[in-house]
Amino acid sequence: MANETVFKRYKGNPIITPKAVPRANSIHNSAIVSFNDGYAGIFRVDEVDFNFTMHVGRSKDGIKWEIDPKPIKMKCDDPEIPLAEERTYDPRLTKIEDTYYFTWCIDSAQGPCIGLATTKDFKVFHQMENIMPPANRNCVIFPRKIKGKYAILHRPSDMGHTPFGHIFYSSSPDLVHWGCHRFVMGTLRSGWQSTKIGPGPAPIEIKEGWLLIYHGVWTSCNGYLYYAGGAILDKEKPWKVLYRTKDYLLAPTEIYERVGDVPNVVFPSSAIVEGDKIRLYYGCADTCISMAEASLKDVIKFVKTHSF
Ligand code: BMA
Repeated sequence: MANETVFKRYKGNPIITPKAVPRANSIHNSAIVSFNDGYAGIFRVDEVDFNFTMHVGRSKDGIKWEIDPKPIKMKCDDPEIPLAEERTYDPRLTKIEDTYYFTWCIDSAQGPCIGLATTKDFKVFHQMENIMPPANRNCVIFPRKIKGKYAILHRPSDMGHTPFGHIFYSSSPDLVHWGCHRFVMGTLRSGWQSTKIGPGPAPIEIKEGWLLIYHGVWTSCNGYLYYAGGAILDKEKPWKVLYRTKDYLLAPTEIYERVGDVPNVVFPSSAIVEGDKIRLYYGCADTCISMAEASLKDVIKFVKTHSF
C-alpha cells in the first residue's frame, strides 16, 4: 500500500527491469541526467556471474530506455591508474558546464573506493585519479565549484555491508587533490536513519542553499531497510545543515520495493529538475529502477516543515 508524502510514484513503475540487458541479474541504483533533447544514464548492472558493471543508457522521455548490452570502456592517459571496468557500482552523475562527471564505487581488492570519470557525449569516458581510497562509498559531486573549488559529499565505510555511516564534505582545486574534510551529518539515535546515511543525487541549488536527497537505513530484526530523506545545506558552507527531515520522503511500500535481491530498499540516486518539477529516480530492492515526481516547492516545504 503506497504511503506517499510529496513524491508521487509513476504509475508504470518499475521503469527499468533486468530484462533491459541480456546478462543482467538486476539493474538498480543508477545515474540519470538530462542530455541533449532527452536523457542519458549510467546504469549499474549486476550480471549473471555477479560481476557489477556500468552500462550507458539513452532515452527520449526518461521512461523508456535503451541500455547498451556491453559495459562502459574507459580511456585513461595514466597507466598507473587501473581501469575500473568491472566490480563497479552505484554511479552518480553531475553536469558542470559542458562536461558530465561521474563517480562510482570500485570494489577494489583493498575495499570499496571512489572512482571518477568524465564524458561529454556518453560515448568516450576518461577515467581520472580515484577521489578517495578505501573504504568509501556514495560519493557525489556538487554541480558547481564552491568558493573556487570542486566539492563532494561522500560516506566513509568499511569492507563489508557497513553497519555505520555519516556524510562528509571535501573539496579540491583540481579534482585530483582532495582535502578540507568536514563532517556534514550523521546517523540519529532512532528511526529510519539510525544505522547509516549516504548522499543520493547531486545536490540541487535552491534559494535557501543546497537541497540534498539522501538515503537512511534502519536495522530491523530482519536486516537493513532503506529510505529516502531530505536536507538543506548552507550554500557557501555546505557542511552546515540548515534543515533535515525527521520524517522520510519515500519508504519501501510497493511490492517492487519490498521484494527483490535485497528487500525493502528505496535508494535515491538521481534527481532531475524541470521547472518546478523534480523527477527522482531510485533503485528498488536491488533489482530494478523506478521514478517518482514532486513539485520542487513542495519538497522544499516538506523538508523545512518536517525537520528536527
Ligand atoms: C548501496 C550498494 C548496494 C546495496 C544498496 C542498497 O549503497 O552498496 O550494493 O545493496 O546500497 O540498495
